[in-house]
Amino acid sequence: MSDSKRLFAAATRVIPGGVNSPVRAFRGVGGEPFFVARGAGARIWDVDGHEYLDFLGSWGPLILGHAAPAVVDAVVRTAARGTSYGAPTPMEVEMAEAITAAYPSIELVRLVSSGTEAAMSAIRLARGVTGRSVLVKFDGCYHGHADSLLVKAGSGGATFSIPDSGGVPEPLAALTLTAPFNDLEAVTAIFAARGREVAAVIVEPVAGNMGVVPPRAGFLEGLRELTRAHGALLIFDEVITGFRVAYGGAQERYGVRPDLTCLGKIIGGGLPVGAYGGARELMRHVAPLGAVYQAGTLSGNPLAVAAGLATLRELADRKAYPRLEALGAALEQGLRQAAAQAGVELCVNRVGSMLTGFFCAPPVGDYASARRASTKRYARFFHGMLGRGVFLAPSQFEAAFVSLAHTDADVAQAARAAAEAMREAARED
Ligand code: KE4
Repeated sequence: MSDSKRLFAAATRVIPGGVNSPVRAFRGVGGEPFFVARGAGARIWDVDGHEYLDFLGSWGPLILGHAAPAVVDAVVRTAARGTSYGAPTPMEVEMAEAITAAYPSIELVRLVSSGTEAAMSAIRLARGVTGRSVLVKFDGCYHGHADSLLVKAGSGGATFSIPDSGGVPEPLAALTLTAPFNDLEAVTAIFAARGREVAAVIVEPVAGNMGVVPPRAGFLEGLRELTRAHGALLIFDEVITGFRVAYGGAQERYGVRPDLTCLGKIIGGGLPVGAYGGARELMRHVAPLGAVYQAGTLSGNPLAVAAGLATLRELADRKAYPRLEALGAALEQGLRQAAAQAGVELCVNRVGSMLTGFFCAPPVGDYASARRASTKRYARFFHGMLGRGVFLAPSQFEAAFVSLAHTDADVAQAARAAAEAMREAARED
């Protein structure tokens, strides 16, 4: 029995599903997860010594790759002085200054410990500031596991939502309305029907959680106009896209300024950091300044902030982004060629260094079209790649990420593996 198998058996005896986050359990692709021993640069090794070229990057944070020297050094030096105080530290000011400098829409920013906390807090703030209760989100977008966000379209479509998880009270779910991503007409209809009740629209400006789906031209601008016209707030959930698709995130790339922004992943450099922020006029309502309460024992934790700052420093000269674009484009090209040679329908959506190959014909512009993809084919492709030493997201409806640690040779290696794995996926269908 492999060490991973033994560990998974032990894990399932003491951890729900053997994992500390559901998607890690490989339920979307079948089989059992391997257990990681270590990572370095663009690679990780499992406990049985297998090496993998990693295109998951911990679901987005590791834009510098694993064990980046600057990050490890910052964490070790910080830890040697202490790990947490429950009192303010200088680096929290430095992190807030870095974020507000990179995001003109953010004048004040609060650090938290996860993307879920960032989104949950931004929603509470929007409700507190507007005095309204209704939230609008998009099918297939994920903003963490706060109750109001675990909903799906009800039978009445835009009139109410129903829980998408056990434990979410129906009355709470009904306060969240859902619309198809990229469908401005649907959002317009929601505002026509209930505009005065809407506290906020929350959106992944580039969707990553249905697989990568870019915003259609005019979609983000339309949300900006609609929310402004109806006195609702626009929340950009940039937990993935922040510092990923541009140093200033999707709001820099697409030139649309939200009222509130959620950040996470990259700003923690692999340690737990989230953040939410916006104009002073809005953030002045957050405790201790105002009536909207939010708190956290480890918010702004010195180790996590040190890792995040070390990461942002490597990105701040913005020279990274042309390189990330080139690597992303090369991986996209490799996947397209592999699919063409194997005669497999593949729709590749990419924004910079985040991309998804959907096993269906293009276009994929929302969750309904993403679900046309063959999850069976993706699962065979995933395992074909894994068997060739390339680790992708264990779900068709997630993103692959390239990092600054990936080389042109790494991408070429992945393309060669894809050429073979694609043929296997095609053959067994
Ligand atoms: P966390 O609470 O997992 O730090 O962040 C929640 C979150 C919020 N917003 C967006 C756009 C996100 O993508 C996420 C978390 N992403 C998932 C998968 N894409 C993390 C992986 C997992 O759940 O284990």
